[in-house]
Amino acid sequence: MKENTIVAIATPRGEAGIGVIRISGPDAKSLLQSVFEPKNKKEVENRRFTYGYIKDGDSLIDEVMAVFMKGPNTYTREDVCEIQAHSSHVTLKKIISLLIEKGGSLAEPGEFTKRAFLKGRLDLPQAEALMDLISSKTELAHKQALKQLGGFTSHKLNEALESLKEVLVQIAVLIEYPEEDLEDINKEELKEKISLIKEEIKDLIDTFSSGRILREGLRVSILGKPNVGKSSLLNALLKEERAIVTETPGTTRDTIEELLDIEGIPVRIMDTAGIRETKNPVEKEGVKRAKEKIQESDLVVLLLDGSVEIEKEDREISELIKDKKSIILLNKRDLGKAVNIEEAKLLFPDSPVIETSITESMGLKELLEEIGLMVEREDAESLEKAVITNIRHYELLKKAMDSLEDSLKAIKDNQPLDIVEIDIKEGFLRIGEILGRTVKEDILKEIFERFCLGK
Ligand SMILES: Nc1nc2c(ncn2[C@@H]2O[C@H](COP(=O)(O)OP(=O)(O)OP(=O)(O)O)[C@@H](O)[C@H]2O)c(=O)[nH]1
Ligand SMILES: [Mg+2]
Repeated sequence: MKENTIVAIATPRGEAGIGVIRISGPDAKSLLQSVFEPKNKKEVENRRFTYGYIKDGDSLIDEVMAVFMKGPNTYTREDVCEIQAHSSHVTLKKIISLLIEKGGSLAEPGEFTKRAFLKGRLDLPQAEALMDLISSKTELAHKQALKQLGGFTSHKLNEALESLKEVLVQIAVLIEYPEEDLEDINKEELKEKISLIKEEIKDLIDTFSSGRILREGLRVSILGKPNVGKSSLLNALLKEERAIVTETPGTTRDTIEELLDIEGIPVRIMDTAGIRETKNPVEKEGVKRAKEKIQESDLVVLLLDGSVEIEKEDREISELIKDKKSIILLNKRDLGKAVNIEEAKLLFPDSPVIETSITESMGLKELLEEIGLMVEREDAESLEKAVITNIRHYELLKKAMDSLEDSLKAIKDNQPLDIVEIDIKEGFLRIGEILGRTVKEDILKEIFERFCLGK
């Protein structure tokens, strides 16, 4: 069956100098010629911009530049045309209607990229990277998407697939020619190879948290016992009276979440209820939520009242956050200095400690710098490695790792090699699925539908 030729507006709605229409498919050139009349009436040449008119019969629609690019060295690997018209949406829609009238089909969102994928121009992670690139809102997300588009992640995954293939070949040989006395040596070798691949996969999985930060932002929760100034800090960072501040301990009950931009990275900042033992059911729920936020955070900003001694409650909270990255604030320094920095350092040896007075705007700049530093570190780390940013990749990698773990266990339990083989094949398939080799049609549809029209 001959493939249809798709058309779409590739630029966003709104006022601009030009708007671009894209055409892709076997009839791209004839479709262009059916609506386009070059000024000098000459034939449209391959890869050469031509000036002329879009006409519906005798009536003029727009004055445009048009180009025809012969496949397969095009984005979709098909014949492609582009029309640069004036950007009025009315004009662009008229041209699209005309193209459809002449036999073109309106493209679905992401259909150009889907064709590029189906024709082998891109693998699935690269196509997904393109979508990230289009929607990237920060410098870092942009860099990361470019890297994935360049095939950095795909390369890693292909390596893992190759290694798994080797293991599968080895198992097939062993099943075919079982030599009893070699068995133990073979087993050890297999175990070693599988473990190595598993480690590689685990490394990739571990990059997901920094990958997520790049895409969705850093999650920072503000924690501390009641009345230390958590809500005051949120308000100061947002430069607005977002949360209620009073001198009564236990003011904040619900968690409040807002978005900030620090060094080009979106930061989700969360104010929480002061953590303490309480009988009040509403406050109790607030404390429970505050504790839950710890798990979700990439960074905890812990406030202590620096004008009084460290209390039992502070120590208890320090236990709760000991596995998290944290920044410690000794707040209310305007009221006195009962805790010194060294003392705080003893309790939090790995965290920066900053003296603040939120009411007098002291120390806030340092806090922002510290958060910025953390972001930079993520940046530097992620630029060296292939980073998993996509939840689909993450889930599949986890499944692949589970399968490899099962295979190792099967070897250890002296299970027959067929069982080991099943587990390895399962891992192989999951990684192949990330790359789009064994992916089902409905999943493909879902992925490409998230694209914008005309891409
Ligand atoms: N002197 C002084 N007062 C502060 C400072 N920061 C906050 N406060 C005051 O401390 C009181 C409590 O502040 P909040 O921001 O409501 O404290 P919180 O930690 O959110 O309290 P809960 O929501 O009850 O857990 C308010 O009266 C603030 O004005 C500071 O640096 N210096
Ligand atoms: Mg509060």
